Amino acid sequence: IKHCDGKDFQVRRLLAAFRHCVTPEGQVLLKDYLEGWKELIKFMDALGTVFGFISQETITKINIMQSYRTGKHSDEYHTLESMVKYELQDNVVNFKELPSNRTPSGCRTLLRLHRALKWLELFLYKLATSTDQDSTSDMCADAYEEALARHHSWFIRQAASIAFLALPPRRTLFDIVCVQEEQEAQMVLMTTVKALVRVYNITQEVYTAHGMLDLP
Ligand code: 1PW
Repeated sequence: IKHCDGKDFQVRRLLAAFRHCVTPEGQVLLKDYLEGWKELIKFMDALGTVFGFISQETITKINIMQSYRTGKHSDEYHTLESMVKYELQDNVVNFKELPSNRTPSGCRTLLRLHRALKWLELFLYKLATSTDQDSTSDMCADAYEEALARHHSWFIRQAASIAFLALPPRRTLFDIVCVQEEQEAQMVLMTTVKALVRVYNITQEVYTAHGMLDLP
């Protein structure tokens, strides 16, 4: 398949990034976490123009994180844990709604990506355990309802539900994910789900411990 090399989306690269981002001590490396997200952007771009606004919005979040990670205080943005510690100490977490001209904190921005990661995890799980009769649009919409819809405004929810309708069928998705055999697809998807669960759970614990699951 022609789009399975070079710069295009590869599920294996996604998997590698989300695996590498967890250190042996169980901390989350922001560089690899964001690499994983950049790979996801390629996936969304391969899904066509209807995913454009979703991918644009996600790129905005990645860019904010990238600028912190490479900025003045880059040392503090090495891991999720160091970021949380630093932003809490420095009092920049913004537990209250911010004036719109201020750059949102890393904690607040990453929380959006963190929530979206749950959506991806559920969607890939559904995809892995589905058959050719199942609709990818339904799977995607169900995952969205379960994981993300309640965090989004009415407008975003409408736009998202329209984008899901345009999702290609299962076989085409497997092509984009670059697996052809049904069994191989299942295995790669489940392995990816496991890696995502691991990162998700660590992040969730850190945010819970600091009462930061609802940052506005
Ligand atoms: C086919 C499956 C692909 C799954 C990839 C997951 C990407 C999820 C990105 C969802 C973005 C939806 C549109 C954005 C809405 C924003 O309002 C929202 N951003 C996110 C990333 O959820 C919240 O950001 P805000 O408005 O509070 O700054």
